[in-house]
Amino acid sequence: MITMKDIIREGNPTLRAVAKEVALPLSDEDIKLGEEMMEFLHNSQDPVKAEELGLRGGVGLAAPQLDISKRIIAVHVPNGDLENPEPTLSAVMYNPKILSHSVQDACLGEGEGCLSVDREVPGYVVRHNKITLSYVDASGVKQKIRLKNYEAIVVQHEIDHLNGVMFYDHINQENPYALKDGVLVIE
Ligand code: FHF
Ligand code: ZN
Repeated sequence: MITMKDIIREGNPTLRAVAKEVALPLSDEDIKLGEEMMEFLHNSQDPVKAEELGLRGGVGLAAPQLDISKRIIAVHVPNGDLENPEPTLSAVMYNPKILSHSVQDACLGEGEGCLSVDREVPGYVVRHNKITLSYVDASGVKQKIRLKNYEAIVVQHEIDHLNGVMFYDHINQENPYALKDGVLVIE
């Protein structure tokens, strides 16, 4: 089971490396890793399990955060309604690739954090508002989807980890809350 002790923190060079594509067909090892990454996200969002295991709540996880430099991400985005467990997006993605993106940018009004960053970094993390994404799913099937708003932001945070990019690399150094005209702020 993945816990916080498996997650590497900033300063570890793996977080700044470009991860390697996963070989197809998917190996049993890569399938198992994806399943464990998704289990971590589930546990981290379960108040009882998160408390027991000392997990920070997470909506995404990238293999490099486990010191595994492979292009594998897991995302599990809850819909906000505590009564309804149906997530808006839940997938393990192998070799995810942004095929195209909107001209419009967006950022989270609350800024971003990271399981690999043990400090608050204030500021807007400006990203694409919409992305068209291809990836290989856990069954080995190639998928192509469009995402917008929060789901698109989460996936971009995860793909950044595959490219050695940290969320604060996108924050304006002079004024962390400066925004160009037209950037959508997601509350
Ligand atoms: C998180 N947590 O998941 C953050 C961190 C925008 O690479 O967002 O570092 F648990 C992955 C509902 C809403 C339930 C929010 C992408 C952030 C990715 C993980 N928590 C949440 C929730 C959360 C990072 N990460 C603050 C840990
Ligand atoms: Zn992160």
